[in-house]
Amino acid sequence: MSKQDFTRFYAKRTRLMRASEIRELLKVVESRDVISLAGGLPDPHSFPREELAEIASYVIREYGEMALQYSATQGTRVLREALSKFMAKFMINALPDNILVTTGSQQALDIIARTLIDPGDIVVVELPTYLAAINVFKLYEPNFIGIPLDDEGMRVDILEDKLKEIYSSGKKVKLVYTVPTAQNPSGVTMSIDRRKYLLELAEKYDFLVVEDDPYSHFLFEPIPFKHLKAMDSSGRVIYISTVSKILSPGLRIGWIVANQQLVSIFERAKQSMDLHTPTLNQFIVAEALRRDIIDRHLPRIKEIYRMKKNIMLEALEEYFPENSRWTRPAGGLFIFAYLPEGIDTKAMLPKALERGVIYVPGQSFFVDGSGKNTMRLNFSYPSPEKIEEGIRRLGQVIKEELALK
Ligand code: PMP
Ligand code: G9A
Repeated sequence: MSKQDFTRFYAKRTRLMRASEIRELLKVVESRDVISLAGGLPDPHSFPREELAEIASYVIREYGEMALQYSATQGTRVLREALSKFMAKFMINALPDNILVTTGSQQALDIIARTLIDPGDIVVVELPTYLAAINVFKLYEPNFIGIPLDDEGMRVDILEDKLKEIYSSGKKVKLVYTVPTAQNPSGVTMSIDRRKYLLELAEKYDFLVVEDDPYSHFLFEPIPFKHLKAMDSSGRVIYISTVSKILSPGLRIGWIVANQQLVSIFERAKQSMDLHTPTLNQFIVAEALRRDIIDRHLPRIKEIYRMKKNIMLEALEEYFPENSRWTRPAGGLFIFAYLPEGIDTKAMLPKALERGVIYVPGQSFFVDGSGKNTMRLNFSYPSPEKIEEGIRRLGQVIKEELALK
């Protein structure tokens, strides 16, 4: 039989489906021996394996009738109650009824986009922002507005100017998506003043704020911050988080906290996506929370990531060319580097791969197509030796690239 081209069967909407560079690079890592400074994989030694093995068999034996069964779309009550208690520790008051359990926080992003974004709606994001959020929002055809970041997070003053412009032309912003704490990809944390300012603007201009928060639970440098959700008096903040970085991403457990009306429309969207998040994994996470395993593990995770971040910063000082700069994150898994103008990190990636090292080219994190000379570097996954060696090799590739200019 001759080879067929099946693209003729594709629905039109598939034209909007972009491959995630992070996911594509993960395939490279699986298939060959390279040092990956690309995907944000947790340190594999950080998983509490023994405890999770014990909990998995305990919940199957003790609660098997429920844990192996279908369950409610909103999430099991036992997990929603455990999450409510967990969040109370960092001043987020969420009743179990205001929580929707999701299959990773990636699904939370999809649910939010599916239920809230119509084609042409204005969605504000940071420049740069998390690329998989851009990809999922894109499917619902918004008009993006990108707001630059500096060391204190989103430039809310620039946002205000944009809002004035948009409103004077009779349009509105639907939502602002932000990763305010130890941002992916930049590692930057929004100051408390800017957070207040953002929420004031949300009131004044009537938009929703999505606070995506995978990283605040394990900040490894002391910095002042307060969750936007904890400062939210009108229910405009939709908070999303995940156990991916504090327990295990393989469990695929995330959650949304929102106003009850929003939770019910989110639940309706989720029903047709996967009926519910795997019940067994929900029981495992609820039991891990009940036994305080996450809280007991956080100091260890923080220590590992602080150490690895410092090793990467030292290696960058040593091996990267002088006229480049990079962020100094207080949390998260990434350092974001700005190389000299003229370097195209996407075009340079095959050369890096030849030397056995990969990173994520920065441009995909910018909705305005800028950031060609930037790259995201992950320090959580590689061993300390590989971080040093990876940055050394990358430094060489960049210097050779500069010599060609
Ligand atoms: N949002 C941000 C900002 C992320 O960095 C990630 C990856 N950790 C996610 C969402 C998705 O994470 P997960 O689906 O594993 O919960
Ligand atoms: O690399 C990241 O930002 C998180 C991981 C995402 C993925 O595995 O797709």
